[in-house]
Amino acid sequence: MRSLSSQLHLDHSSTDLSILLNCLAVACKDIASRLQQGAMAGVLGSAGEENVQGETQKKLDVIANDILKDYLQDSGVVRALASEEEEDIVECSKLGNYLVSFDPLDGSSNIDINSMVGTIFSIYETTAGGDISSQDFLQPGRNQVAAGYVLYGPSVMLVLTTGNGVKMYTLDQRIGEFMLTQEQVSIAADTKEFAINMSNQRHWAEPMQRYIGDLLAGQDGPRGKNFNMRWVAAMVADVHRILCRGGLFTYPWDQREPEKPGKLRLMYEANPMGMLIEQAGGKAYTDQGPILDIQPSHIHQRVPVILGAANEVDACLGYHLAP
Ligand code: AFP
Repeated sequence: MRSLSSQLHLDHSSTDLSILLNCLAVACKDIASRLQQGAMAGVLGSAGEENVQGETQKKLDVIANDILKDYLQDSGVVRALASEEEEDIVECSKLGNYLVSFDPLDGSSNIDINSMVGTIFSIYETTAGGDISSQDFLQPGRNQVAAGYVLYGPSVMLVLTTGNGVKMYTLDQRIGEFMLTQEQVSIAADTKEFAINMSNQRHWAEPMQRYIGDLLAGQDGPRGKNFNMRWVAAMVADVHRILCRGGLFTYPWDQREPEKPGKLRLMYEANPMGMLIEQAGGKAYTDQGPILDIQPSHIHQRVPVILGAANEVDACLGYHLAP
């Protein structure tokens, strides 16, 4: 079985990119070990609360953010980082050639029920030498040189693309290494499974109402087949399921906050997942066009997301184009 470092070497990843990806892997192993200690580590609960010893507890997403920041700042290959937990970008090494955006703990509301969460990351190259600003991060997702996530589930998995397909690695806890367990991940074009937060149904736009209504109508409706539904409430776990066994995931625009185009963040949720899904043969769209073609306007920008099985994404988009 091949380790992450050996595979990056075989993939001809540049030395600096390999250093960066190994550094992310080490940071995520550290996060995984904190998560596994759960309540015993005294880290569950809200930031600002005190534990039984009277020490201030930090929320795990704050801890995960600090861990990633520390490792990336020390790596020497990262110019700057952007995180869901940081208002502005954080400068790292002047000599670094990479920009890293991440969601340190996606699905963090799952922590307190001991359910799946993950770290999502997106990597761009930069030539910005002198000053760096958030403007340097505002590149379309197509420019990503690597993207992936670490899923903290029954096993810890790293799912990665460097632009040449998607590979899955599983953490071998005995030796502390991510080992390659699946290559050439591929999403079937058709599916009978979808993921959406149904409780928001009344707030969706009319095309999404019609599309989901037709899926629910099953074999008696216009789609002529029954669909199953799943919702983990952590994008990282829902996307992992789609990479493993297919399906469609959507977090659509809704009318409650019309000025917000969606819930999910472009730079560290939609773009990295979009790259993984496309690299596995699926599609990743908003209701307007491919996610990876969006010119970002802000590092914390939100977008609607429709991704997964190619034919099912097309079917969903068809409702949005229909008069
Ligand atoms: P948190 O990380 O704040 O828990 O949000 C997770 C998330 O951004 C995404 O991972 C899920 O798909 C989505 O929110 C779940 O949202 P609902 O609360 O509507 O289920």
